[in-house]
Amino acid sequence: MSDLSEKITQEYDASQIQVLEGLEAVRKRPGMYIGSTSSSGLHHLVYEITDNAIDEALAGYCKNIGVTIEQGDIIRVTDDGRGIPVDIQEQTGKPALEVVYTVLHAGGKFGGGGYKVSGGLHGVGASVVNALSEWLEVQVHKNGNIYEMKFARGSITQSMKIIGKTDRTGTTVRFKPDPEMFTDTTVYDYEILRKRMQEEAFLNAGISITVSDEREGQEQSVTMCYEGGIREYIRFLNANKTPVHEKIVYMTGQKDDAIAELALQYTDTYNEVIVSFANNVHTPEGGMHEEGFRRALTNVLNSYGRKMNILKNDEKVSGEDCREGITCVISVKLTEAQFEGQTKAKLGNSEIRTLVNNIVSDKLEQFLEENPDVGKSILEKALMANRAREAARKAREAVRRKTGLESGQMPDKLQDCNERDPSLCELYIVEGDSAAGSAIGGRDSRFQAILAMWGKMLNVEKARVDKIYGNDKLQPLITALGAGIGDEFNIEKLRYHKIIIMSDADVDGAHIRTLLLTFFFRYMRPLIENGYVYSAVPPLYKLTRGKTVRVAYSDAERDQVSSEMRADNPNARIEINRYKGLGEMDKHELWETTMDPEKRTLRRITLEDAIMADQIFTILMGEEVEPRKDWIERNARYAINLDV
Ligand code: 0RA
Repeated sequence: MSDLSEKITQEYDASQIQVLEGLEAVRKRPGMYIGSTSSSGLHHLVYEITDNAIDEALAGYCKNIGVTIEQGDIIRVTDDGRGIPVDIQEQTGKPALEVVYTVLHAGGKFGGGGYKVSGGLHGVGASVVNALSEWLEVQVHKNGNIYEMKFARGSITQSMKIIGKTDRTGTTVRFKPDPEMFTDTTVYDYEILRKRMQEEAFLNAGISITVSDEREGQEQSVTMCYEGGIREYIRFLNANKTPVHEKIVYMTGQKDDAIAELALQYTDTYNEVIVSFANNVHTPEGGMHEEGFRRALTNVLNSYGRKMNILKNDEKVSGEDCREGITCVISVKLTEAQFEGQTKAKLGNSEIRTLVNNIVSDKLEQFLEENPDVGKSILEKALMANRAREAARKAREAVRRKTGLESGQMPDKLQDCNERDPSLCELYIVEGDSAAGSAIGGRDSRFQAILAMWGKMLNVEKARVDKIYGNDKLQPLITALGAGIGDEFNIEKLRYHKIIIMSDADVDGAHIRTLLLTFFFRYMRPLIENGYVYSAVPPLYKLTRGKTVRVAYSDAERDQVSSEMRADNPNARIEINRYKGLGEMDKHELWETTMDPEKRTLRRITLEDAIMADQIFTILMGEEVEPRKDWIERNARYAINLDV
């Protein structure tokens, strides 16, 4: 312990020691409080602080929030709310501000009122951020004064004091994440923060959030404010699609402490995009809010269709038919959210199913009555989907016989492994002939299978489900995976639990990856939901000095490795080559750097990655030429690093 912190502990009485012990628990097991201490935990610190500011905004007292990455990856969060209370609390005899930053779970519980909503992992509090910061300082503008307090690793280094006068109110927090806690990285990613804050801005209409990067050479800033809230979110998600109806359906309602809000619009695409949130926390695994929505949507469309005589006799549309081409945002806010599922990303509160069901049953019917043109378009689309699905089923049966899906015969392009237990088996999907050759030669054939794929695949967007069957590029993949497709997909039959996309770090590689992810997202989504899809991470550089060869996976690592090699032998020449593609590596190199489970890195593909791929895919494959050109120009870098 440093001199400083020893001195400080001495100044405090027994109750204070208790407090420090509380925060000590956070430092002992940080993962329990922020999910992980990797990059995602690092970014989570920011959300803990912004959530409090957003709560203040939702209570109606704050309009502007600023999130800044300062030089040295220090974070600054400002708001123009009422300012965290600074008065002495009766129970503790300490300023409320101090309690907020030193007592676990204190965030939001003080002061009463306005703090009904709190997220899953989110909002557990400023004290957690404080505990995990090398230092943290907070300034409160309130009562005409500027109050300031400082901490180091959760301990007080400066008690609250007045440092000046002010004529505004608000709170500013600055903190430096503790490198002792965040051992992987303490470097912030502007895009991650910007995306998350954009989501918050969509979900909390009217709040203005500015995200800025002040780091040298990376200076940028953006202000996001959406008066239309989730309606504007729908416009954003559908920006490059053609809507079936112009007017966005918006529905909201509440019961007791719970509020639900939905917005939706159909486009002429064939996939469904449902993005749901509980207390502003994304729930990619869905849950009760989505269930309530799906059930009501199917019921409303069927009864409306019958009433308007669009559905004749005993014609019906299925849930899937009703969701073809839909883009929907669901946001619910409730007092005690229960998060379930593998990644705690599924909402478990069953009362929310009823609430959402009731809202959609009432409001959607009303909307369709008032907008009969929209109603007709939506129903006709669902009916088309129904007919296509029926045709697809028939085509599938014919194709199944032809491709041996039933007989269990494996495709020629597959070099299978010996192991039969799917949980031990890996399938590498490899782009290009020569890379596939190296992969086949280098693999451990006991558990690693190789499937070669090349050329551009079909345009999945335009070819509906019925055309995907029988396509000669995707067919081997479907057959190799062995679990079927679409509504018949059965994960129990899956033959590999690791499906690894191995493609070059160039535009063609990104293209193939986008196609595969879009295909999985649309037709084999459980693969992604179960975390079975990965991206291989091949090295970018080869460094050679005489007989010594080393590789590097990033620019930073290249510099690190080259300086290490130079240190070994300052006079020798080091040759640095950029790998142009996987095909350049021989079988040993490929095994050593990219396939050996002991040494390789795999990046797990998340549902967010897949949603992103789906959006990119729509742009790349869509009929509109302008947005495509536009997008490629703006995102050339992203297109190459799709899985970064
Ligand atoms: C409760 C009561 C009051 C302010 C806040 C919470 C508050 C908390 C945070 C956290 C970040 N920014 C914040 N801004 C405000 C005000 C009580 C009063 O003075 O009336």
